[in-house]
Amino acid sequence: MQSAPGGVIPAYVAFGANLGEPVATLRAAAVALAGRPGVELVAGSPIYRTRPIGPPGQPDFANAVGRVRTSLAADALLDVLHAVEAEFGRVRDVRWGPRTLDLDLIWYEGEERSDARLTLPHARAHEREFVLRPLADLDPGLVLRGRTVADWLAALDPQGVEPAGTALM
Ligand code: A4P
Ligand code: MG
Repeated sequence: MQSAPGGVIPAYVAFGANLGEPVATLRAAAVALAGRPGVELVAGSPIYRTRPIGPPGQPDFANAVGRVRTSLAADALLDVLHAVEAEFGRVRDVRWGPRTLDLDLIWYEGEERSDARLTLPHARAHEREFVLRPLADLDPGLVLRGRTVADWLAALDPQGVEPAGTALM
C-alpha cells in the first residue's frame, strides 16, 4: 500500500545526529524531508544537545522532533526517512553508534504494530528524554503507550538534554 487510506495523516518524526555538524544537519534534513512528495512538515521543535545513550565515547547528539502531515502509508513514510538518511550519508553499522543522521518514525496517527521493519509507536521513544522533551514542546498531550508525553517525561530521571539555542525550522 503506497498511500494512506484516509487522506492526510498526522505523524511525528524524530531527528538525531552526532557526526559532522549535527545542528546544521538536522535543519538541512528538515528541508529535505519537507521537499519529498507526500510529506508536509508542519512544525519543528527546538533542537536539543543531548548526552549519548549507547556506546560510550561518542560525541553529543543534536535531537529534535518534527510534526508531519502525510498522504503516505507508514511503510512508505519509513522508506522516505531512509532515503533522506542516505542523502545525508548515513551508513548503518554500529547499532546505537554514531551517525550523521537518524530519522525515526515515532507515531503515525495512533497506529500500533510491531514487526521486523516497523514498530509503532517507536519502541523506545517513551523512555528517552531526547525524544520526549522535543515532542512535549509540540504536543504534550499526545498519548504513547497509554500515557501522555508530559507524564512520561515527568517520570524520567534527567538524561542530559539541554536546548541548543535554535529550532528545527
Ligand atoms: N524500525 C522499527 N521501528 C522503527 C520506527 N518506528 N522508526 C527499524 C524507524 N525505524 C524503525 O534502525 C534499525 C531498524 O529499526 C531499521 O531497520 C528500521 O526498519 P536504524 O535507524 O537502522 O538503527 P538505529 O537507529 O541505530 O537503531 P534503533 O534501534 O532505531 O536505535 P534508536 O533506539 O533509535 O537509538 N542518544 C542520543 N542522545 N540521541 C539519539 O538520537 N539515538 C540512538 C539510536 C541511540 N542513542 C542516542 C540517540
Ligand atoms: Mg533509527
